[in-house]
Amino acid sequence: MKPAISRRNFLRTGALALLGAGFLQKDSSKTAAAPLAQMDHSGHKAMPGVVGEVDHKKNGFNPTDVLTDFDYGEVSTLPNGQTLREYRISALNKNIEVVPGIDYPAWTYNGRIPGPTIRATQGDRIRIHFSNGSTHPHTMHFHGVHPSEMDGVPSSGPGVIPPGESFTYEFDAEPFGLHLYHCHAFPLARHIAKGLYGAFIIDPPGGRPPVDHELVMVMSGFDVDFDDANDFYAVNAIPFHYDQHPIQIGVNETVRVYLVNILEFDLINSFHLHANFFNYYPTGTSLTPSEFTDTIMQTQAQRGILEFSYKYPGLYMFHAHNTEFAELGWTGHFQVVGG
Ligand SMILES: [Cu+2]
Repeated sequence: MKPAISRRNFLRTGALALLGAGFLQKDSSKTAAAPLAQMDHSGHKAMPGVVGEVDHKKNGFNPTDVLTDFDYGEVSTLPNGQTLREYRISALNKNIEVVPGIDYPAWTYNGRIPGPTIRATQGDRIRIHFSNGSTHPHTMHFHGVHPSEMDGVPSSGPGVIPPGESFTYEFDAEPFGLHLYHCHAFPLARHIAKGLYGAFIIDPPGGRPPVDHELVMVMSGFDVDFDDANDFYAVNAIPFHYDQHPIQIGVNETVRVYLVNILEFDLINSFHLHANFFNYYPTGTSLTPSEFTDTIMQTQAQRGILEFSYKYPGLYMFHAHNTEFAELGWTGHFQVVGG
């Protein structure tokens, strides 16, 4: 049996205020104003959403900026001619306001969720100066090809990095594609769910064909009552953000989405694009799409690249086609202008 106040009841009962008052740090002035279910003026139930907006400044990141924030690192050239990209990444405890009035005690890379989108070209040397500024041991585990001591797991190389200590991960960027990184300390589910993950893009030599917009979307959730079930779902951490702030594109402009699923606790996530179809490149490891569709699914750590353009102006939804996830925050809009 599910407890009386389960995530499924939030929308129906507006139990968020109760939850916030129970055991989460909160801004009491906001909590009372954060019911999820809304009615429009005609009395019909409007789309789910939140009242008000989280404090992006206090959070230290804005999901609108995260879309296009690619970190190419500090670039130099090694004696052998190889391009070196260096990054400084710290694990930090940080409270993140996930919906108005509810602060989640997150663990972050560089104070943001997702962590920086690390971007390189196949064959570059990647050097990550990782320091643990948090109160728990953490690691950085990259998906890709590298020696075992650089794998960022407890059983090889430096193992977990204790609080106050640091380690430099270094490896060549391969293969080209869309990858990810995350903490691999145990209990793993908790370390990932707390917010320690990010996208890792390796461009093919010469790059992909140019497009008008490149966007990063990392799908995840938040288990704010720590019962190992998600209470909120989102792209780039903040539920309903792209409903409140639709992504602006032009008619016939080409869009490339780097889509990563790091959702913990649920087996499958999905992406559905409205009134359109996209070319899909699983893991981004081929320049030939495998599918032309409007919906794909990804299990944890699966990722892929979507390419599309809109023929007609208007407002178009995109969301998880797991309906429950959409109603609990994983939903957004493209605003297509011009034409
Ligand atoms: Cu960790």
